[in-house]
Amino acid sequence: MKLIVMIPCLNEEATLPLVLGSIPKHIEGIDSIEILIIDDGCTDATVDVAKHYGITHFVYHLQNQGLSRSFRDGLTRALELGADIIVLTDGDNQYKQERIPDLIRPIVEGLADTVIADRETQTIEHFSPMKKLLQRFGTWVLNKAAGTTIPDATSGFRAYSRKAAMQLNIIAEYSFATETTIQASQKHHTIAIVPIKTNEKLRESRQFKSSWEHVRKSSVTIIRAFIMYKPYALFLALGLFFLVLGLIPFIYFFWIAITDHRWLIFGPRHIRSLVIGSVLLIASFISFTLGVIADLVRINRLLIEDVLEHVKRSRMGD
Ligand SMILES: Nc1nc2c(ncn2[C@@H]2O[C@H](COP(=O)(O)OP(=O)(O)O)[C@@H](O)[C@H]2O)c(=O)[nH]1
Ligand SMILES: [Mg+2]
Repeated sequence: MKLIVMIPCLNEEATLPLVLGSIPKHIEGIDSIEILIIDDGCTDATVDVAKHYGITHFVYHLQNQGLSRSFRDGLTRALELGADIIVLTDGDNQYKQERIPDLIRPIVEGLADTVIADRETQTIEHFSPMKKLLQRFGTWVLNKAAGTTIPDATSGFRAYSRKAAMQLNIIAEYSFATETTIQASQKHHTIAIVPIKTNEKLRESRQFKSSWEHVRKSSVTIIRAFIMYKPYALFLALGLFFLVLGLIPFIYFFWIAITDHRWLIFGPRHIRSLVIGSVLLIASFISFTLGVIADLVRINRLLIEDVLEHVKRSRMGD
């Protein structure tokens, strides 16, 4: 079995040696351990440092493309290199690389397709109460959307089996973590959780300038991923909402028509309810129709993903 540890890096010259130095050289049940550096437009000596440590696998981005694209390109490269298991870790030595054997164990034993390290964020001292709250809320929302019970949704210390990596398609520009979690759940991958505390913080997270930015971007990703896989749920709910709302003025109108006898003398009254009701019922009809179309698009997407998996398999081998 071949393990590839991939490290997306944006200017990590200072901390990369610590990361590289703490990746185990031998792991039971693993024949070879190789490291892949994703240079996401580094302007410092990250690549030289990595070469100095004997790293030979690199993915280069001439310009910074962000963590999600770095993850996507790293995953593809790791598969091309013949990885049976792929581990993702940060270049800032946030995670305990020496725990990689524990992280990959569920995959080695054939018990899981994906493993996510639980940082036990509620106990991290340098996380502010606000950050902890947002972390908890974000994880709760994601679990609701994905139908999972993951304790730490944004953990960046993860392991994937070859099969899982083949089946993941990263589309969103932000938050690969939420997107891959929703996909893993949709594709019925088994997700294992291993509690692994983080190292002492060496620098601030550079991914998001503020927690709010993180919440905003993650919410967009969750909604998009959810719509991608369960569009009918959204449109059905919208359609039902408009239907109920539209029926109220309609029923009111007809009730008036039946009970108010002035109608016969002065002509129909409460035309306004009729108009509002009609508009809402049209909105409901459009939502249901969009639901059907979106569902057909979803089915197409599933077929395309199947084809994509076959293409990947024949190009990169089982
Ligand atoms: N912030 C940031 N990190 C990137 C980018 N591309 C790759 N990375 C790497 O992604 C990892 C996670 O970034 P980090 O700032 O530690 O964010 P964290 O996920 O909050 O720990 C690090 O190894 C970065 O070097 C990017 O565009 N922005
Ligand atoms: Mg980090």
